[in-house]
Amino acid sequence: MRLLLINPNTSAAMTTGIAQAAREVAAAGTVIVARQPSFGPASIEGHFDDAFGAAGVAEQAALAANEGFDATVIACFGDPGLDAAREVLRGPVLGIAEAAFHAAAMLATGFSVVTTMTRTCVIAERLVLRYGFERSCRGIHGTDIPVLDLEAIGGDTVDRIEAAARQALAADRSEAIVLGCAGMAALCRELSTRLGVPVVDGVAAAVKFAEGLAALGLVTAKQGDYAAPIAKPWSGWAASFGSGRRSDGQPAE
Ligand code: 2AL
Repeated sequence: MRLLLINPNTSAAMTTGIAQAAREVAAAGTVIVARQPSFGPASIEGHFDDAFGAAGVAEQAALAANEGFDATVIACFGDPGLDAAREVLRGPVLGIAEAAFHAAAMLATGFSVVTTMTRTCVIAERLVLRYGFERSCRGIHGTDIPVLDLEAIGGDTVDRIEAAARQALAADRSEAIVLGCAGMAALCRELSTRLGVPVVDGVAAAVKFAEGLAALGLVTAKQGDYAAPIAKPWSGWAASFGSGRRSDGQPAE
């Protein structure tokens, strides 16, 4: 199968790193195509960044709509643009936060999220409520490690995430950790070994769930909310996205 992996930020190094993490867990027959928006912030660490990240995901999803991808993964923990991508793509579209919450809830009665900047915690909190995981998510913890610092993993980065995870497990009485950033994917195995509890990286979880859904022949529902966008005039630099693209390549009504 062909899997589109969209990194919603514009850090090429991070796109490469996320693609590598995805390829490490992908099945032998899965081809990972990793892309990033043509505009927007180098990392997503707040609501303003998130808004542009969502537009960037919508851009990449629309551009890829006729390329026949079997599934798509949005690799940023705020799941920016997830619903928009589902409107223009045919195969399943998974966000890494959504996938990680589902995985963790199947492994433990309670999990904690350890993320990057404390100010991004509210974005994850809202996703927990949106996806209905408030019964199993027992806490969301910032480390104040900037996303782009995760690109050059070294120094005390892993130690700091490990310490935050240990505190979270104790304070929240939780039994599993969800890593709250795509840039933490490469640390998952090391943290699992150190912590001795399930550590869920959303990139890996989303890739495996996407493969499973695609193998079942399941696609995104097109009867209602996720129908193709309604065609109408658009203006400015985004004018070309107003054609109401349908995921099967036909012009929208
Ligand atoms: C993220 C992420 O996964 N990618 C990014 O740019 N920001 N998440 C986060 N909590 O900071």
